[in-house]
Amino acid sequence: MHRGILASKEVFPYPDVLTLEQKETVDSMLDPFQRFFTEVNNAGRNDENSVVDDNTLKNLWELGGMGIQVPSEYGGLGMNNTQYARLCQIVGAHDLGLGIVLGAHQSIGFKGIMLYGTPEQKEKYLPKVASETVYAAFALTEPSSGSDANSIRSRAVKSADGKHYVLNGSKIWISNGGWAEVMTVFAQTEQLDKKTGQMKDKVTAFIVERAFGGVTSGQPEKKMGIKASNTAEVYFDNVKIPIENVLGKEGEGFKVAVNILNSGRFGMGATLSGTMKKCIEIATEHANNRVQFGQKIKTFGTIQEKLARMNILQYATESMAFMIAQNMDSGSQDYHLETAISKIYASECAWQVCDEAIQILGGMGFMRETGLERIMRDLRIFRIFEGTNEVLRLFVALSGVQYAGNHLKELQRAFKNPAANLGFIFKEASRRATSTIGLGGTDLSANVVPELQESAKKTAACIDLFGKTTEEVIMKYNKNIINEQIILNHLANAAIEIYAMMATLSRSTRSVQLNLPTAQHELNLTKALAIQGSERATLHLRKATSGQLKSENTLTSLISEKVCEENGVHSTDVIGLN
Ligand code: MYA
Repeated sequence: MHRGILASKEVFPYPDVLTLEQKETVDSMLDPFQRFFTEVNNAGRNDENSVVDDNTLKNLWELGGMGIQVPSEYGGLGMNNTQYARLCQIVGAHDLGLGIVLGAHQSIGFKGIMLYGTPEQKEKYLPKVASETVYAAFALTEPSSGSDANSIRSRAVKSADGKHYVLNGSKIWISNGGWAEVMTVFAQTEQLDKKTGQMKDKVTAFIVERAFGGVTSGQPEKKMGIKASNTAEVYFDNVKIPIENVLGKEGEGFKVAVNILNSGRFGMGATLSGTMKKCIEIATEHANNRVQFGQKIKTFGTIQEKLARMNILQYATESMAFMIAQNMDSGSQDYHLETAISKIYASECAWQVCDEAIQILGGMGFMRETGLERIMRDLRIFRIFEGTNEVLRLFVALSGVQYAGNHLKELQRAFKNPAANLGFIFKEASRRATSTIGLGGTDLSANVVPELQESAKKTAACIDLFGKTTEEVIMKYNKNIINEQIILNHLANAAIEIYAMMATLSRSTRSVQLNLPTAQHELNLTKALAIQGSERATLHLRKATSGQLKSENTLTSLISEKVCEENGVHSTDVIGLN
């Protein structure tokens, strides 16, 4: 996409990876999960008490809910990403607080052992965390290291005999941090830099047991939402970690950390698509019954617009999350940009959907009893943790810009010796020439059903504009593009909109081809998203290269510098008091 060329392999057709048996397995768990959340768990009570009671947790463990993806030989349910995502939707619809207990445990807490564990590590730890009520946590963040994950200060020093490391340091805001017995912990370690021959600090990942000694936790944090989950500081004081508890290779812990996060982020999309479903249910129930000015409020255009937008955003979020989960299940290794996009999109759409649901309910939405205020408080953190949306936007834009920039460099090199690179240059030149005169360019027509040709054209036009815009900003800013965060944000926003449009085009095409009863409605959702999403994407791309951007950016810097200098707003009293 960043080169204006669509690699459609993982988008069209919409993946459908589950075997009949796998579908039956997950289907057989839907009802027990649903019953657990409606009959045993009580989200409101968890929120009030800021804790989940032991009996509820015991039930969740017995259900297998804490080891959904752990292979059955280690005592888990042995589900893949797609099956996990389907169960996450139920969690998201009922209790995000409990979802974090569950998610911090398996989405990131012991995921490293699943992804990087040696056979011995898996043998030792997976049965405990899957079914023996041993909680896991992921300990990366520190007081001075949030988004800048590489800058952690916790340090592990290898013993002279090389048999263990000694870990010192502290971590903050660790979900399950107060009670986890097994943790994936990241710390700086001295490693030989092969390039320079010098020793250099590099992050290493460790499996740390509380039972090693020297591990303590702070009091549970008092939070705005997800109160049912435990969030605490964790301190490591001369913790002796056996060398066999290094997770992955020594010095490669940063990659371990980001890959655990990459591989867990799709779960958030799936979870929040369930939350949105719930909000839409609450809002429609009200819209269907509430009468004002002599009419059901569902007949008012303003309410209809809200409900439609909520449904569109939910559909796109769900389509993305399950496209990614299924691609991961069919062996894709290159999904980190997609999962980042999914996390950003899901967390922002869920916020909007919940907010609009509250607005539709009016005063009722503000009352505790409707449950929406808890959902809204719970949702707020999703734009912050597992990578803030700001840092993930930069990650999406910069990765793409780097990729497109490398291609441009290749082209420049090719021009230095045109005779040897004629084929490459010719191909690129003809692609550009045809797209300049409005021919060529991205063509999605073969990928979608006739009903969606117009929507596909809109999306394709955005992809072409995206490629051109990316190239233009690279030519203009070169390496300095890294400092142009506002432009990068526009590029990321366009990428997110385009990916959402593609996911829905693909899914609804499949629904039409399978003649599903919801196909017509899905077509409507997709068409509406294509109109709205392409307008937003185009606006972002125009802004990225707009002549006014420079003066707007200058003003932005001046204003924010002044605000920071003054520690707040800078204006004289509005009615001239002092
Ligand atoms: S846990 C804490 C979450 N914290 C973060 O996510 C930290 C965010 N920061 C980062 O990801 C990185 O530091 C960034 C890069 C991106 C800022 N995939 O020089 P670099 C490679 C693959 O750019 P930096 C929490 O909140 C890069 O290509 N590779 O690095 C839990 C380069 O490679 P090379 C990546 O500027 C809350 C190298 O690394 C990635 O230092 C609880 C260095 O790159 C990537 N993503 O920083 C949640 N990033 O050297 C509960 C970088 O080869 C769970 N690289 O060129 C809830 C689950 C949902 C519910 C479930 C319910 C059921």
